[in-house]
Amino acid sequence: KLCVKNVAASDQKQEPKDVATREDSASISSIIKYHAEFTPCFSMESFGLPKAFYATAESVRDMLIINWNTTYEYCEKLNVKRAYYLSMEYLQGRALLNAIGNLELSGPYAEALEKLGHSLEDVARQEPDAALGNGGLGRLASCFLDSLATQNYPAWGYGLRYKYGLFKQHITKDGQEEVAENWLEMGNPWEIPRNDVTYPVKFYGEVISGPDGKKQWVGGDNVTAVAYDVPIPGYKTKTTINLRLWSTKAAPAEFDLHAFNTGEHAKAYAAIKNAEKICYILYPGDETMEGKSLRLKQQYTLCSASLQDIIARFERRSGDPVNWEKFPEKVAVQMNDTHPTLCIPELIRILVDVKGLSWKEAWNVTRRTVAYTNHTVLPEALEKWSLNLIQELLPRHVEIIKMIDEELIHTIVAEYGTEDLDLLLQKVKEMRILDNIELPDSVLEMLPKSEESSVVDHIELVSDNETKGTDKGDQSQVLDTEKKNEVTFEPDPELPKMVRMANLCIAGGHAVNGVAEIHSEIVKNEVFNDFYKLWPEKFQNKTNGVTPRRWIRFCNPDLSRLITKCIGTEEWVKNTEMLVNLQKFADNEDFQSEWREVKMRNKIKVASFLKEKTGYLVNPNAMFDVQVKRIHEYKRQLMNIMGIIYRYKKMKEMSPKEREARFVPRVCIFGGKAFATYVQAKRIVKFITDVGAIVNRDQEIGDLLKVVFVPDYNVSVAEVLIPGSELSQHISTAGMEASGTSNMKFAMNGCIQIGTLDGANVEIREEVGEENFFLFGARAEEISGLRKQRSEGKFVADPRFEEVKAYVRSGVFGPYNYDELMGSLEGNEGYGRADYFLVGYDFPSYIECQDKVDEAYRDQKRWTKMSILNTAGSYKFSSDRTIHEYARDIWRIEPIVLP
Ligand code: B1H
Repeated sequence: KLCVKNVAASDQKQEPKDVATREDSASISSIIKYHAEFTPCFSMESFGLPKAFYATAESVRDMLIINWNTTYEYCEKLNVKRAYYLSMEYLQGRALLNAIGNLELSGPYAEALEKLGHSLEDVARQEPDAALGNGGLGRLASCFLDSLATQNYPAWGYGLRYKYGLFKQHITKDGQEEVAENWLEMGNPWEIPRNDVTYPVKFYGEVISGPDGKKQWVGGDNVTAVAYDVPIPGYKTKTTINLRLWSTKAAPAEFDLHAFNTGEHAKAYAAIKNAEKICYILYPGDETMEGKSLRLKQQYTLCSASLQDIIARFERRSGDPVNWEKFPEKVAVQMNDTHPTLCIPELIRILVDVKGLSWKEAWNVTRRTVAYTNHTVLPEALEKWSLNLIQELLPRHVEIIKMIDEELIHTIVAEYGTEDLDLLLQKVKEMRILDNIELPDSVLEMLPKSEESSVVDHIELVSDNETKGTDKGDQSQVLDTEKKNEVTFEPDPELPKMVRMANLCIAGGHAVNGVAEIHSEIVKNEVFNDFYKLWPEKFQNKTNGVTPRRWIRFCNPDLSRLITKCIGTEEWVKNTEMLVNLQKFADNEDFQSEWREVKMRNKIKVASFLKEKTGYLVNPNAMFDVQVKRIHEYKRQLMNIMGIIYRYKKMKEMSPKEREARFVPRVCIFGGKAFATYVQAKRIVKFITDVGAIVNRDQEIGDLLKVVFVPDYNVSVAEVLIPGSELSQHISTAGMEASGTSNMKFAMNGCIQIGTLDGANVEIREEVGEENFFLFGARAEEISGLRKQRSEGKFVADPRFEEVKAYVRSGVFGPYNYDELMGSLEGNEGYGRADYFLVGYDFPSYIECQDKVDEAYRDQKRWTKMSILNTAGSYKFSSDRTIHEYARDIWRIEPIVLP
């Protein structure tokens, strides 16, 4: 069970001695004062909180830059292999306390600021969250950066510098309202603009054959990608790695001076605006063609600029002539989901068209360099791009993708042979990268030509042309892909030609990994089973993790102190397996009461936070029951609120005495954003807030039940809520949540989970012990059978479920029409109204399990023990362990030891 062990031997030695002269509070306060005077963001007169924040951050940045340069120079000198993590999302949150904590300067900084009239906490709260991501996938990328730096791995992150982060969520009487998040408004003290690091990124144009027969991509528009570097410090180590974010601007020649001088100002600016808008926002709405095209431009910008940068660095360290065979020995590229898939054709394009390698050489180098992490198996979230769109924007890449597709089909033919043509063609159809496109000639030539076995009418065409992200869009029409019979291999002109990005990633990379054991099994045995049979050696599991620095040490200082006191050292922050030592104290009464005191202090903070953000007053003696995550039907916030309504209705039916004896007082807290165009998710937000409005002012119920929706859930809100939670809900339909990562953060902070056997819940339950986890609901392997049962009209809903729906429909929670929501939970046919997520099926076991939660909570000794054992059992879920596994099994990189 003790699966983690990787801390560089040099850790102890790596104190940040370079900054010794700056370490005392007096020098720190003079550096802060220097920045307050010379970093010209604010007026001279006062030293208010905003100014204090920027001046403090600038002073920290100075220190980070020293370590960041040292790390870079050292890696260059040793010319070590580096891993590059490419991600469209990073959810960094705030950086100040994390950076100061990692540098071990929290004490001196607090003192210095105190002298200048502010508390460090107040100053830190000034920082806007860097929210360049949606949810789990982006936060994972940020946790990985922290672990890479902390464990001294030579690695970089690459992403995009969106001008606007994920929208701010306001809660109004109509539900969620989205407001632009202008996080850069006051400047970003952490970034280092690198006007010296720019690359051209081309779109449109055409491919011509040069005189030597070589392909050339010519014409088109160029934009310029500019690097912005963000130093990422490790904890108690000098190693400071780099997150390089690209911004876009017009290529130098693009400003139309003539148009400007003749008064056509808009025309003169057009190219500038077009270039800049690529990095305006995270996830532009992609319902329209314009939106889709912009999203594709974003993805290509990330891939092209990053690869040009990586290649330039590789070439700088190679002799002349460059030995490209060695590229995979110096470079590992990890694609965070399929969003950076274009890395594959882009690397091949540069190697073949620019560096002069043969196709075969380039293909080999590429395959040995890149690897792909899959984060979802929901069919509607597996990215597919229109071939026509890619053709228009990136014509050379389409040629390359077609060659990879052809290569893949040849591999499939070699695997299955041509004897059973039906089988072969079915496999080709399902596995190839291009969908709804004729077979290449080289393949047709290999197939038998007799009448009976003609390619035509052998094939079923799977109409799977919908693309939707997990956190996005109204997917009511999309889920199960229908198979039509008897369609030919001739492309169907009615259907678009598509590129399946995951298939391209699997064919073009050397490793494919899922993000939790159960998810990786589904990847291997269901969703990509044909690929698994073809290349079993590529498939791996890398269970997600979260950084214990941000998610225990800094967000929960009181608990950290208690853990350190109990274990006798603070080493657990780097070696989380030491947390198992807490097990010995789980029954110790003194320790238990200290543990409860810490939780109570954190709950009081949550209560005052809720008061500030929502106006609701809650009693910290009640159980704090929390579900915070993106709003999605598969995550089943709807089941949670239906369970609450059931509880409320029962309370109303009882005498005060009865209800107090039957129910433990609870504060039910929700938080999360719905994708702006995901209508059903937005209805869920509105519904929860409506229920809260009625329940919270019901004097008969009082403190027995409160329902609070926290607006604008983000990393900083999580840092307040998680330490003060007692029960956390991870209740997705089994098989649908790839991993989940907040479940890990809650466990670390001593919260007990109620959950299904889904994603990382399965492993968390294994580690903390099944008696310390509230399990309910259908298992992943039962789901398809249950859906079938429903569609055959055989499902009979539990009367308690029917009762709740009827109660909602009776109008108790206001005049809003909940028919669409309730309707999605009933009927036996057709997605959208057939409870695809099986809320009705799991409801009885869910509410019965909630009774067990109440019972356990009444016995505070038992509950505290469970809580301690959750923290103790969470050691496996440190992202240090995850990163160590990636480094060892996929990237093959070693930690550096800075002198
Ligand atoms: C996850 C996404 C995602 N999986 C497409 N997939 C998106 C896909 O807008 N898009 O286009 C956005 C997000 N996000 C999450 O990844 C999983 O749902 C979680 O279960 C998992 O913990 C997390 C990190 O692996």
